[in-house]
Amino acid sequence: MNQGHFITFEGGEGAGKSTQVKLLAERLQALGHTVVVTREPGGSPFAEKLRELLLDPATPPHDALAEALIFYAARADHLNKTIRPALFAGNWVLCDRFADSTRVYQSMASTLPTDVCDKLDDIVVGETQPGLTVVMDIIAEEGLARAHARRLEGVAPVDGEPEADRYEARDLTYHRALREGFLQVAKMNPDRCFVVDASDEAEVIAEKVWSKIATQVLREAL
Ligand code: T5A
Repeated sequence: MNQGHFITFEGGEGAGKSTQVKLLAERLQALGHTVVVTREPGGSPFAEKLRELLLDPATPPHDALAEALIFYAARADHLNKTIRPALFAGNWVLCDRFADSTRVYQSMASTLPTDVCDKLDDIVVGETQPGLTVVMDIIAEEGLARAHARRLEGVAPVDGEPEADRYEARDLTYHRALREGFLQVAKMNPDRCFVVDASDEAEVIAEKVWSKIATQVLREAL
């Protein structure tokens, strides 16, 4: 049985997930908790190699099933090498994206059948489900503008603009479908998901997330 706390952050591009993961980790660490910050795709050496393939704009076209299988291969390794050991050790695990992203990106906004997604989740994730998922909700245009601005941070004009990854580069219709998909996931899992307005300032969002942690996760742990 898990002894730690598994919290995931989900949402569209540039919603501010990484920012919130960092703020929450700092707050928990200040209280003396051991926190493992991780991400998907990635989070273990093998999964990080698969991340390179998945995000590379030069990766040849392939269908949603092939793509989901790679995400789940990465997830299997990530769970075994990073997430489960940390949870068994009683640590907090904060993960920037997890299985809801496959459900939304490869299934709801793409062509992977829902039952395939369910089966992969049963096989790979099993009982290691997050106790809380923070769904960062923002209109697609605003999230993409943030992701674009962040890509330009620290880049000298002579270097040219760094390329968007394979997902960020998709059209607005896809990104709008992603937003709807995450809201639907939250609706289907009201006990696990907590939707926050990601257009607020980062500190305001962090306070809302902290209140949720204090009332739900920490209280349950007492
Ligand atoms: N994917 C992933 C799938 O298709 N299927 C899957 O199963 C999984 C796991 C991963 C890609 O893989 C896809 C989804 C993704 O496209 P990634 O590089 O990890 O790619 O990208 P994202 O997870 O989308 O993360 P981003 O880095 O783009 O965005 P974040 O983490 O949501 O946002 P963050 O915190 O980096 O902030 C972006 C910018 O906005 C600013 C930040 O300073 C930063 O500059 N910002 C704010 N500005 C104003 N107000 C706020 N509240 C702000 N919060 C942050």
